[in-house]
Amino acid sequence: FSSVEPSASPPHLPALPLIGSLLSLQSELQPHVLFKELQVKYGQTYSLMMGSHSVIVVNHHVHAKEVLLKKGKTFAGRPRTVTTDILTKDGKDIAFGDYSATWKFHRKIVHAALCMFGEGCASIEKTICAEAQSLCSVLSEAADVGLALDLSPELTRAVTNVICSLCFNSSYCRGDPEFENMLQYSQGIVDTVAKDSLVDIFPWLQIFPNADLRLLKHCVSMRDKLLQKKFDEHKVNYSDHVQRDLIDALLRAKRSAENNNTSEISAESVGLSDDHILMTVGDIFGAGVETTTTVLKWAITYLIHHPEVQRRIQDELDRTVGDSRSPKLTDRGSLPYLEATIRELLRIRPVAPLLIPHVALCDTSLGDFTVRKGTRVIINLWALHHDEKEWKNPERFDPGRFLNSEGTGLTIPSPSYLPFGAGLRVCLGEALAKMELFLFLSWILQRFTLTVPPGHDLPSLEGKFGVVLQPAKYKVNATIRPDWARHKCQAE
Ligand code: HEM
Ligand code: PLO
Repeated sequence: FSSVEPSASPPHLPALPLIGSLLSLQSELQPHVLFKELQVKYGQTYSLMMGSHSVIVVNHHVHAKEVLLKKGKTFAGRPRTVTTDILTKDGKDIAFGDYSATWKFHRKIVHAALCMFGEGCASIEKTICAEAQSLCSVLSEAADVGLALDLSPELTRAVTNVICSLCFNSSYCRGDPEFENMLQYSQGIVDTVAKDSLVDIFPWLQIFPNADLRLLKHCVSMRDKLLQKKFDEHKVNYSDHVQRDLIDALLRAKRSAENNNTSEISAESVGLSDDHILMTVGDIFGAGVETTTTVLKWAITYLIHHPEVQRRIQDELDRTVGDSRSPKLTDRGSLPYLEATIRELLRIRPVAPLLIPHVALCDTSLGDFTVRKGTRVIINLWALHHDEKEWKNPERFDPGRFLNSEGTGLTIPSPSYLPFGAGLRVCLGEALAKMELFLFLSWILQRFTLTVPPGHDLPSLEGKFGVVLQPAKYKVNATIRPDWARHKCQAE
């Protein structure tokens, strides 16, 4: 019998000490893996306490979609936590800000701005290609002298310059101290932020290390200085007639709300204070840098482990693009294997393995379970993407899963796949990220073959859990492909 009225609470994990010690002692099990394992004992959806907060963990796509899509609005809240409050001046941003008119309005402006400067506009393709060119010339220099490189700084600079162009209409040269400074503070933030809401089951104060909090505060103040500087520069030469980037779009919205303060969208009511604008830009800049860079690093990691995948992408590139020109966005349709590889990367190593926690905004239900207002919901995307019932041999890296049986077109073989989330809180940068991943990877693989340097071990496939799941550092050899070397010689 299935009950008509939801009545029961989800199975509850036993009292704190046991789980607290599970999480903190069994450090070889990272939270997303542990949450997946706990299903065996407690079922796909279970609840636990994190400090004084009641949390539901969802490990199956049916309940995940009920939270994100069917009851999207009911579950569109975000928790307030000590660390995200520090990062976002008490939730004045989009990603960690609670459901509100301000959040809605900021999402709308960002969405429109990304469409205007990004997805709907040829210039973003030009920007990405210029960065790909610069990245490839650094790889080329290293390849010429047989130097093994940690690609991370160059990948990050390429990705940063794309989002810099969209947010600030600016870019960084190699070795720019402002860029180096950004790399440093951003890693500090990734290492410390949101840990209290995702990892710790004890009240954060008891075990959250103070050193982490100090580091976070230091890094956030470095970031705030950078954002404030960009903002002040924009205010000085702002004009109603030109919109150069996201900051201009937000300034314009603020101006029009101020001129309209009799109407219902006054600057006050929609939250267009300077702090709100800074925090929204901080989100887009931060997400723009850390997410795409992380996926590119995973891509290189997996390509080194799977030379056969690399070769197949290169064959596809040779057949469709050739070596007389560089790949363009319009080639996307004719490079299904590369697209399938990107999909597989986002499955096997999701950027945000637990998304960002959601919160029930009123009393509601999830399947047959009752859910009280204020309950936090963690969607374990890792469990969805590694569900053995949905994915054959889920830890195997196999882009072919995303191809149809003829190998000519793309499919999504399981409903248990949500790399960008879904519903009201769906990722705002999905289209941009996909353009970047496609162009950067196609440019690199058209020109180079990536291998592990002689004498080095293959890089680890285990990620470091945090607000994004990051791969470890490692060096690679980029070798110029024979056809490309000939092409380069002819050009010279
Ligand atoms: C939220 C994935 C790139 C901006 C999210 C969420 C996921 C995600 C899983 C959380 C959804 C939820 O909590 O339900 C990704 C992946 C990316 C990527 C896999 C790269 C491959 C980007 C980029 C940007 C961006 C490039 C900025 C341009 C955001 C924002 C949110 C978000 C602002 C918060 C949305 C909200 O809470 O309303 N993303 N993201 N993301 N993403 Fe992305
Ligand atoms: C990354 C470090 C930056 O310095 C600040 C920042 C802002 C927005 C965050 C991002 C960090 C990590 C990835 C997040 C993004 C908002 C949406 C995105 C959490 C912390 C994802 C994947 O959900």
